[in-house]
Amino acid sequence: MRLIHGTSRFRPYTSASGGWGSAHSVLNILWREQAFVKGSAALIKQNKPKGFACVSCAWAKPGDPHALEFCENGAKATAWELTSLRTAPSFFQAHTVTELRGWQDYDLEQHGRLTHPMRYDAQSDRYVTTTWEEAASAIGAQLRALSPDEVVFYASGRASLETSFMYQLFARAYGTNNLPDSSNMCHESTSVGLQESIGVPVGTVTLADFEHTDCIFFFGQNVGSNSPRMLHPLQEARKRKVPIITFNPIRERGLERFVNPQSPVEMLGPKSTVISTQYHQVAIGGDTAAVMGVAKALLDLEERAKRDGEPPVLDHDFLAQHTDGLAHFMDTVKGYSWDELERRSGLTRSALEAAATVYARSEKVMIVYGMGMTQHRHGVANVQMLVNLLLLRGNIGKPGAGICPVRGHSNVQGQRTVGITEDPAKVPKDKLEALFGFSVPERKGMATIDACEGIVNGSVKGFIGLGGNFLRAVPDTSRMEPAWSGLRLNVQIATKLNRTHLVPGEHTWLLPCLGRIEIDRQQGVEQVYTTEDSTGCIRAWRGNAEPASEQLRSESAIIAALAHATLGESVAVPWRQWQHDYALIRKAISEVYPEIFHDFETRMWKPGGFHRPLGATHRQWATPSGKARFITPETLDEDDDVLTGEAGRDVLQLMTLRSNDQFNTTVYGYDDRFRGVKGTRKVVFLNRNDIVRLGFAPGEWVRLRTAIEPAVGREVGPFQIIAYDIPEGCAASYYPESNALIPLWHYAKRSKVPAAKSVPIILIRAQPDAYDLDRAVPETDQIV
Ligand SMILES: Nc1nc2c(c(=O)[nH]1)N[C@H]1C(S)=C(S)[C@@H](COP(=O)(O)OP(=O)(O)OC[C@H]3O[C@@H](n4cnc5c(=O)[nH]c(N)nc54)[C@H](O)[C@@H]3O)O[C@H]1N2
Ligand SMILES: Nc1nc2c(c(=O)[nH]1)N[C@H]1C(S)=C(S)[C@@H](COP(=O)(O)OP(=O)(O)OC[C@H]3O[C@@H](n4cnc5c(=O)[nH]c(N)nc54)[C@H](O)[C@@H]3O)O[C@H]1N2
Ligand SMILES: [Mo]
Repeated sequence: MRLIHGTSRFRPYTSASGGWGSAHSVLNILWREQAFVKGSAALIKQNKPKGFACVSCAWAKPGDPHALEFCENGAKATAWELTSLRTAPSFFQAHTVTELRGWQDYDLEQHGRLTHPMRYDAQSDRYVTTTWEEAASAIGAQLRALSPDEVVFYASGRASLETSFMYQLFARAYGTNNLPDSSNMCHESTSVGLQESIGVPVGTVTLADFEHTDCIFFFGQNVGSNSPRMLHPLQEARKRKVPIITFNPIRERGLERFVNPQSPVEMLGPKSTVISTQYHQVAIGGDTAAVMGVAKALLDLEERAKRDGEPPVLDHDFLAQHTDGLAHFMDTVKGYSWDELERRSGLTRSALEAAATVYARSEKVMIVYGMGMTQHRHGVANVQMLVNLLLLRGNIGKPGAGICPVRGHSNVQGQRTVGITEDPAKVPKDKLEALFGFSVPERKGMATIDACEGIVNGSVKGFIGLGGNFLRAVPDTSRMEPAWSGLRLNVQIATKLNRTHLVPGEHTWLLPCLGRIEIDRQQGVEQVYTTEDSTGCIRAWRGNAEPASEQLRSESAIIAALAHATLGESVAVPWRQWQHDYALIRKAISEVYPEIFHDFETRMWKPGGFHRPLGATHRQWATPSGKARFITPETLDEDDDVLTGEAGRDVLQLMTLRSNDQFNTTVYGYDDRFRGVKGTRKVVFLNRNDIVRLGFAPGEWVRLRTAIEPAVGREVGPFQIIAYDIPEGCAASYYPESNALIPLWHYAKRSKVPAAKSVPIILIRAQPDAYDLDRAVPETDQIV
């Protein structure tokens, strides 16, 4: 079967999210990964007590789960991990690394799980087998030969609390705080923004709040693809007539309508649930202006109430007792004209007033948000603006209300909790030093962008990756790749082959690990592990599938071996004992963080786990003033780099997004069902008026070029134009194919999250991509 050519690859999707499309998609991937038996058995245990935590997103798992507590994309992640396919030593004998560098991300991972520890051999340009002992002792020697601040310890966000705690101890005992993690590209704007505003770095909403809320605002998060299990509480809320007000440049299907694929009644019936009751197609980067507009309308309502002798709209008691910065915020809100707010947000005054009216009527409001807010130059201000709106009516610190950042990787929030951070001020230094007998290095380490800069300028010489696909996930990939080959040491702990493994440094090691769904036996005893989800809920899990290969080691065992080989007995960390009994690691965690992890070993088994204490949820604000703070954005400019006026006429703001068929850099397939795209990822979504105005037609091929810092010449493509319902001046394409467009320095102020949702680009006419057109449709499509 060949690909459908031209624009017929795009057909708007008219069904709801979930439903039969979702059920089909799950069957497809189980089939393709030859994981029907193992995968189906595993799915029953997914997100269940005594089962395993889904390896996909970080959304909360209920204490009393549904019979099947997984979603379409969680099932794909399970099938992906439990695949019967193997990337064994024979695969590496058959392909040189240079050849593999020419492959697509999809093809690389499609060969299945890595099975043996491998070492790159420059002479044959191949990965060759090694032993765990050889790998550990060589890596230990190479680390000792480098100076600690030349080495980066990256974590991708999946590894358990136990592994993560060990990993940061390893880095610090070795002598560096260079501990970047994927949240540096993700919710760091949240960690910075919420900490300043309300004194906690994480969200305040729990699953129970969904049962009490009477209004939900949704900003820049694609629930249908990226956290589908959240559609269940949303659907429940909608059944209670809770309004859901969405701000998103495009009409994401999951935010419009949903059919629960696990409900026979819904699957067989004609009805789907309407999710968003108001849908505002805000311009990319226009959210702060939009929320400013909602706040302005709210102040108008307040004036009117005062005039008419009605009860006030603002929560004055809360404002007086719990907040500061209100006066300056109110002055700023009043200072903006409606004209300006409309122009900046791309929304009309009446739309913003409609949102404000519902907000004013609701007693318990929560705001949910994702990458559409954090991955901007003003990502931190975006997050803080959402808090400002909540504070106006006391919507933090009461049931049913609060701020709900939707985290990405399944344990990314937890990794931070147990010390994965470049900032030594955020770890309990005294405790670590007293317990483990080494000095925590004082120098602030590198976060992701700093690490990239260090790789480019040669000051970073060693890199250890605990999962992830760093070289594909970071910005400026075509500048990063050549620099990366200058690394002296490159160690990747991974489950599948990806591009980061294919740009070797001087010494390159590929260490295959168990996935979280697999049984982790240490000296014959099955180990359990813990994670923290997006709602600050911590609980225990265990794998239940046989490992993909006898050679695999657990992540904890690999870290223990590397640490021991590097540090010997020089620090008082019993690496070997910990490796054999994870309860000992948990004991250490509870000693270092007793307020969060006291009685860890028992509480972790509570149905639904336990919540970490968060001051803001009971209105204790750990800010310098002891109050929740209105932090007024300095500007409504979405992006200081954008050219305005005549020079900027041809410039579009590009957001780089996930399809429904990927998990970050892992591409499950070439369809984006909800957006109606079939068989390709090489597309750019544009407004029809822009297509015409710029002299193109739908279906034509273009290259995308970054419109800032033109001297560097950042380009990707050719991509095919899709005419799409997206605001004028905006464009969208897929991550990671577009990462080369994002300059390394184009990141959010203060959080340094790459501004992946606002990249100024221009379009250049191009020839069709012959390879893309000729590529056979992946098998998955053949049984649809
Ligand atoms: N299946 C699956 N699940 C995942 C992932 C995955 O790749 N696949 N990734 C995981 C990870 S690490 C993360 S961080 C999350 C990511 O989940 P999301 O936060 O949903 O991330 P994106 O897919 O990048 O989509 C961002 C959304 O923001 C919107 N948006 C873009 N710019 C703006 C803007 O300026 N304003 C507003 N209001 N909206 C905007 C886009 O239209 C899109 O709907 O999902 C996690 N879960
Ligand atoms: N342009 C653009 N860039 C972005 C984003 C964007 O929206 N746009 N989003 C950013 C975000 S939010 C994030 S979180 C990052 C993601 O960045 P990363 O976390 O670095 O990337 P992933 O694609 O999640 O990593 C996938 C790889 O992890 C390995 N892996 C999978 N499971 C396991 C496991 O259990 N253990 C180990 N050791 N390895 C495993 C596999 O080898 C797989 O190839 O990308 C960021 N980059
Ligand atoms: Mo993420």
